[in-house]
Amino acid sequence: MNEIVYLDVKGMHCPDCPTKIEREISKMDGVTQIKVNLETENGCVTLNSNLTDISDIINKINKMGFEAKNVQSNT
Ligand code: 9UX
Repeated sequence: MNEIVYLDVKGMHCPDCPTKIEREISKMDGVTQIKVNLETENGCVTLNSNLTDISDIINKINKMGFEAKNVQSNT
């Protein structure tokens, strides 16, 4: 089933950073859509929770050198 998760994303320093995140995360199984905003440091992910988990997505963003958090649960 589809789930929408809001993220805080810190550590982006130029307009290509959101693009890089969106490109990498879009490739992941179960990710329907991702949008990241440089100015507000927010992200929004639509995912199929049968295929992926938000923690996998957050881990991937963090491995890219950013600092992502789930707004709701603070993880
Ligand atoms: Mo800009 Mo972001 O050179 O990872 S793309 S800082």
